[in-house]
Amino acid sequence: MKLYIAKTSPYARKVLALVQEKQAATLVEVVIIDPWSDPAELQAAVPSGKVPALVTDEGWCLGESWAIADYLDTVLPGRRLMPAAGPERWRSLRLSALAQGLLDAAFSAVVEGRRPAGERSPGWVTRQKAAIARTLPTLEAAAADLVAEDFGLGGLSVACALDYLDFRHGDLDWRAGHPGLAEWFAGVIGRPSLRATNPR
Ligand SMILES: N[C@@H](CCC(=O)N[C@@H](CS)C(=O)NCC(=O)O)C(=O)O
Repeated sequence: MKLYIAKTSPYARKVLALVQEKQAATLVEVVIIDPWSDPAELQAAVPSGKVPALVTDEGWCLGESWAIADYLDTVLPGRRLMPAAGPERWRSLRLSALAQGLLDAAFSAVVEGRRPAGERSPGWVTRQKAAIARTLPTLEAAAADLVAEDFGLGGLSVACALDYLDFRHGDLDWRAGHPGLAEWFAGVIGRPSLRATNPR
């Protein structure tokens, strides 16, 4: 299997960290690619041209971090990070979706800030920061779920999103007012899977 990633992509990090958690790194060939340079190889694999992208051993392609994570969690050996069914699955899915929303807002604000000066929209950045500000208390309220999930795909996704805030939005001080979330994050950020995928 071939997995296209960019080293600083928080979406790719989720998938890479999942592979690490499953201790299955030898089964996945990681290809580092710059999606912003429009590489034909990546665009042939997924029409979005985004990382992460997966090409399976059978030769079919899959984009979107959440779909790739679900697929790899199922086909790779190692512990399952996403329960197959039942309330535990919905708990993981909800945490994962909250993390994806947080990441989308944080990433979108960063991309907006990198546009040429005349093309930037401060209103768009404000809108994304408002979404971040709404998501953090929701995650704080879900801190008990994060603990109970025991670092499944939900927790892994939340950790990658929070670390992306530290990486690209250090000024936001997301820990302020979210002590439960901060405590949970401090307990998981040292995991080997997250250390091995640190984008810094
Ligand atoms: N929804 C996608 C987002 C992936 C994404 O936006 N990746 C960025 C890198 S962090 C990318 O490849 N951007 C290139 C582009 O937008 O053309 C996922 O969850 O995988």
